[in-house]
Amino acid sequence: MSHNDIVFLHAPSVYDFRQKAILYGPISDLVPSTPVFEMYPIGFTTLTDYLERHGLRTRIVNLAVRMLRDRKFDAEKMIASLDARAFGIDLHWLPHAHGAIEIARLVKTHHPETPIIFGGFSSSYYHRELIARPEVDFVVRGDSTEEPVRMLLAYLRGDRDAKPLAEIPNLTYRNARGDAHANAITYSPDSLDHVALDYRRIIRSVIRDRILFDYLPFATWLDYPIMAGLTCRGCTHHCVTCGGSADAFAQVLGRAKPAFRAPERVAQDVRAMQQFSRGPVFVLGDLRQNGMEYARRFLRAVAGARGQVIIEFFAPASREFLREIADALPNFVVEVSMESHDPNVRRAFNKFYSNAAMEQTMEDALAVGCQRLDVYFMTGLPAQTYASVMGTIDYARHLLERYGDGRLLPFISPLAPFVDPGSLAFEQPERYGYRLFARTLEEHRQRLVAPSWKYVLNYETRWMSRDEIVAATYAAGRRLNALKAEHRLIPADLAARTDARIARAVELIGVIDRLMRESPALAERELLALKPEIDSVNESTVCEKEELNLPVSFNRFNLATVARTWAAGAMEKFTRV
Ligand code: B12
Ligand code: SF4
Repeated sequence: MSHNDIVFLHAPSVYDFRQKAILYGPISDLVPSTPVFEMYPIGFTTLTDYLERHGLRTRIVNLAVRMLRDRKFDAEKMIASLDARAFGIDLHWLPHAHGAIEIARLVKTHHPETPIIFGGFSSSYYHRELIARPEVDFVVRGDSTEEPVRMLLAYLRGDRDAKPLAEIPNLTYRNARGDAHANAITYSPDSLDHVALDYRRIIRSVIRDRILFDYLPFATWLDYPIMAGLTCRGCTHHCVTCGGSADAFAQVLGRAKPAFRAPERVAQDVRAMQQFSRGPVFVLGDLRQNGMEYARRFLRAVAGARGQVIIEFFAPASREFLREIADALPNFVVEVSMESHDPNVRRAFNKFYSNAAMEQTMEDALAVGCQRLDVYFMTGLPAQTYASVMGTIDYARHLLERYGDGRLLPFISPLAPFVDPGSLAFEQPERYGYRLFARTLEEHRQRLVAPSWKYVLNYETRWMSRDEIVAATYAAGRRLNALKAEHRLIPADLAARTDARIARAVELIGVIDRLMRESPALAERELLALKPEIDSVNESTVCEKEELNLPVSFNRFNLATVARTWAAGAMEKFTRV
């Protein structure tokens, strides 16, 4: 009998990244992960929680983190040693198209009889291509797979009340004759109250399985234990390149409108996280998406939580609302993504507010006491030219001169590596001014092992070629870095290091271009000689990761709470026996 009903595996973006010389570029500069995208989906947490509550035994193995932390870690040996009734592999983010498929191949090699289940946003989009591959046995589609996965595991266990495959919602599978079938996405619950982001269960699993590193959400999480509070699945907005927009949810994930978690439960989650960690909690999704009453109920329920709470705004907010946030959460931080300084570019991206309205929000947020205000910009947008990107940096200067008391931090990064499948730009590229270089899963898988991010990009726009997107990104990164040093947002030595890294990355892009022009076949071999240098500019290209982090106290975890959680887990097990 298998020890685990399901083991969830998270792959690195490119499986053999430790052997390959790839200039990934600034594709992950503004998220906690490295370019290997080692962070697993939050869904692993809700899935394991739900399945364990239903009496199933689960385990998470973050192979990407293990491979990153230990260069000698043998992923294949680890896979061979695992014991499970089924394996679950996320192909949630498309940049995992290479790693996820390679991990599946290794699992099939070592466990030929064990079913492999794929899931996540990209799996849902490419389910037909996936089920045609010998490594994949099932795809569970949609944004809410907890119950369909439970039903599938019941079927695989041969439980008496199990439903046949044809009756499991959201499931793509092959029948006995090998024909592919895709059941409709009929499981898409209206509320999120049946799932929990219960990190306490993860702590218990860590202690039970005695392997902390398998469960780490990303490589440096123990130093910066940021956690997420989930308000919804779905989105009410229509940003043109986003695979999580209202349009993509409707087309790919079978969701007509967002599902919300009761605001009191979100508040409870935030408090539970703050009990054992002193890291910040990022409340995902603009609280106002479900109306002001939802936002206010959350604030009433969370009032007094003392830790850092990050609140994101998809559009300008009123001073009154900001005051309410400040009253409830003394240590709040605000994040806004303006994308561009140019309202025309923002409009082409389907965001319709004015600069004046957002600047008023910034002024108010700072006035009522937000601890930090992060403002995000992007390159690779519709209607955006090289000159417009430079204009964005001029605008960042304007913001710093006007509101710069050290709390406002501008960031810029490219839309990379891919325009999301299912997004408006991916589905109607011409209408939105995009030219796509890849459409299928296989085409994306192959692009991921190209020698530099310029060749990995799956798009260019009517306004900027790939070369211009790359050049504009580096130039903007360099200018913004200098601006931050000038405004003492970062120390001079750190700014100098970042500047040198960007300069070297630009040179390496030139070297790779030359090798590709001369002989693409030889480029791979020649680039291996440059691997140490390429790796040295791969992380934090346009800004240091630490610039993203909020200050966290030295004692990052409340060990007494961790111990109590473990003891509660042990008691629960004891009373169940
Ligand atoms: C929050 C968020 C993040 C957080 C990370 C959260 C996390 N760890 O999951 C941050 C900010 C770090 C992030 C980073 C990135 N993100 Co993001 N993110 C989102 C956002 C806004 C919400 C996601 C969410 O709340 N999910 C809800 C949770 C509960 O469910 P879930 O994790 O999706 O899991 C459920 C299902 O997907 C499925 N499932 C998932 N995995 C598996 C595996 C198996 C086996 C099964 C059966 C089911 C299954 O079942 C789960 C439970 O029901 C979405 C946009 C949106 N509106 O959805 C974009 C989105 C998911 N992100 C996206 C992208 C592109 C990225 C980045 C690649 C961007 C970049 N270049 O840096 C990185 C990748 C980071 C990494 N892996 O290291 C795209 C993905 C498009 C695509 N198809 O590839 C989206 C859709 C939109 C966008 N552009 O931002 N992201
Ligand atoms: S980028 Fe736009 S569409 Fe996508 S999740 Fe954020 S607000 Fe929604």
